[in-house]
Amino acid sequence: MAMKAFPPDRVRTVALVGHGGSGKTTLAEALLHRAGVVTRMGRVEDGTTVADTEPEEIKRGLSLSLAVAPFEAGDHKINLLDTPGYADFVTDVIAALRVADLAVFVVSAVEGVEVGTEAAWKLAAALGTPRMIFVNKLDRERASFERTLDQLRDRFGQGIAPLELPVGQEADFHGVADLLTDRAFMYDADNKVTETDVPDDMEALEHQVHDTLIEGIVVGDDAMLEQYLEGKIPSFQDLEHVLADGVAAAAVFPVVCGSALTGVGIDRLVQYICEIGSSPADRPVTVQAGDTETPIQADPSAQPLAFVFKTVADPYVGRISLFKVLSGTIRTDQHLVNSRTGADERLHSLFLIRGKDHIEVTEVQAGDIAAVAKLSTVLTGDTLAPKGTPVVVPPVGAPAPVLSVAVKARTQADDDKLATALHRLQEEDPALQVHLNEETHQTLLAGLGETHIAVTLERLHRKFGVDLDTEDVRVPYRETISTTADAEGKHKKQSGGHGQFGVANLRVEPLPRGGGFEFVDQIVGGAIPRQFIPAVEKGIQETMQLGGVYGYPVVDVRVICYDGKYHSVDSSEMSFKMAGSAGFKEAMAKAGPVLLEPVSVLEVTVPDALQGEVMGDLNSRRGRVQGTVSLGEGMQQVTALVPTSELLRYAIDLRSLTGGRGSFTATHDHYDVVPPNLVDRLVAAAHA
Ligand SMILES: Nc1nc2c(ncn2[C@@H]2O[C@H](COP(=O)(O)OP(=O)(O)OP(=O)(O)O)[C@@H](O)[C@H]2O)c(=O)[nH]1
Ligand SMILES: [Mg+2]
Repeated sequence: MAMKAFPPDRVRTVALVGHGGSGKTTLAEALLHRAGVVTRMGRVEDGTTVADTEPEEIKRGLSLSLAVAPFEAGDHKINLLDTPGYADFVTDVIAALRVADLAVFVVSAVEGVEVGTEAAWKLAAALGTPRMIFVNKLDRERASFERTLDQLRDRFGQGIAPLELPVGQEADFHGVADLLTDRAFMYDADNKVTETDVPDDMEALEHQVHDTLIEGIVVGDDAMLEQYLEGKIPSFQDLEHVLADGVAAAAVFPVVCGSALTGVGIDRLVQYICEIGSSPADRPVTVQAGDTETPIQADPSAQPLAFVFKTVADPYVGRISLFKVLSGTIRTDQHLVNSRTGADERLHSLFLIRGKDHIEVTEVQAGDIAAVAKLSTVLTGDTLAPKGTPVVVPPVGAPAPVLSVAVKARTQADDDKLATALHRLQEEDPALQVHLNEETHQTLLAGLGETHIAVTLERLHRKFGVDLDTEDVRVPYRETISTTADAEGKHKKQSGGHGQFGVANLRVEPLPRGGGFEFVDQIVGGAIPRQFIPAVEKGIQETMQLGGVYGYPVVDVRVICYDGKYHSVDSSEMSFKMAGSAGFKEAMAKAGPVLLEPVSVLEVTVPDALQGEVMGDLNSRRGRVQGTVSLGEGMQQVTALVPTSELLRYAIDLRSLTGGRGSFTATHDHYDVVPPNLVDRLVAAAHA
């Protein structure tokens, strides 16, 4: 069923964010059920929800990517953006928050504020996204609204403004008391709502919280504060008005409550989203036009301008671009220009996405979101504007990958399809990186965590029929020498026919770390004919590349070729290349060969309380802590030099060590000598 167009002040694009399992997808389902979009509530466990449609999601019982689900609520249109709570999929949380007019934080009243809640809050705060909180699962055992409210105030401060109190506890939870109107709303088994007085046993608490709330609101408006201090209680409408301003300014964060599973409080959440939630009309978007930053109003009659916030690689339709109309009205078959590439794009067919469904539309007005397929050059983050007026929305970088695996195509057919398939998946998932390590010759797939990589492999199989095997990432060890040694490289084959003969006397000397390779020609008296000396050097270089005593590239060596022998007939470039190679191998073996390992500089950001544990763990990884810095807000940054081989699974270990509250960056810094007692173990592990 087609949906009509809604004016910007009647649209609410709402991102559902919060910790994994807090109930976002179930809440989306409850909202769609109440709106009559679905006749029966689907369940995450059964894989029957509108939002969790990917087989990988259903298999795991959690959301892995952003899902869009629009519905009408009276004279409003609400675009739900159900986001994944699992940290590996934060890219889609960022995408949703970039276009959301309002973020609804779903917080379980059992588990309370969790690391995922805090992480999403930080993102929303950085983007200045208005926020509301839905305290969910109040029907569950051990659910506590008070405890959750305390945690919300403790973590997110002043702006937390409870608008409701639950009526009844746990299985007996069946209503909410509205603190603005001092009325209670009771839900029966069919979710039929009856408005009543606030139950007597709650009256005292309700009045106390009511007063706190009113005071919290009136301070946001000087005129209202003055009247309030004179004893005049503001009207509900006036209170809502000031509240809405506070929400739009991302200064006030209303808290409402309910149960997505039983449906209690869901209708009231819709009401609050419409009445005090911010709309695109409240929040102009800043774009860059040339050197100037310009605020763009969500005006349907202005120039058409669209921002692409998500790309989906659909195996059947191809590339699908999800966009928000920042201004003007976008119509079917309209031509717009990609501001990044300058390419002309025809928006052939426009549609709304709701879970798996595509609902065709002919136009999309400013402030609303929709989708279009098969645009040729458009990627996430691009803007579409009329010819000659290129503007861009300032980019927000994707999170840097923290975990890599080496991948190998299972068959030749897989290999043929691999590059395109990976490219398509990267378009859909900006946090995914693929690169070929020239030194270890491995193709590395890098992502935000183990689940992210596992899901990527499953998507490659499902969407593109590409099967990959994974193997451990090889550490690009190197070798060098620790002392000087001499050797004579001799290549002699003189058994009839054209012989081969060449002798090169070499001295190898260690160079400082990073010294690379130096070849010194100290040949005098034509001991080796001039034209063959480059061949000696070439033979040495190739041998160094092929690997020394441990099989790794040799670096930081000076080779002095100071003598040799040749044969007027049998000597050739090849014979001296071989002589150089043989001489180098022998000299190296005598020059105290050592294994070099890459060392990374690691910056770990952790809560103060976990600093000790993290530093202890780094010590157990042969890490050398360089220093710690307080970042404020209870966070510390620890900097350390750590052998890269000890960091291959650091993303996984740090997440469990810090309960997901730690993050890190690791960059290659230098090479260092591997302690002799570890060489055999590391080499064995590397060749296993
Ligand atoms: N009792 C109860 N269970 C709920 C409620 N809301 C969600 N659940 C259950 O909590 C579990 C997780 O719910 P989801 O909706 O998948 O949570 P989510 O926030 O989408 O999780 P992610 O997609 O992993 O981020 C499911 O088993 C739901 O049935 C609620 O209000 N009450
Ligand atoms: Mg979900």
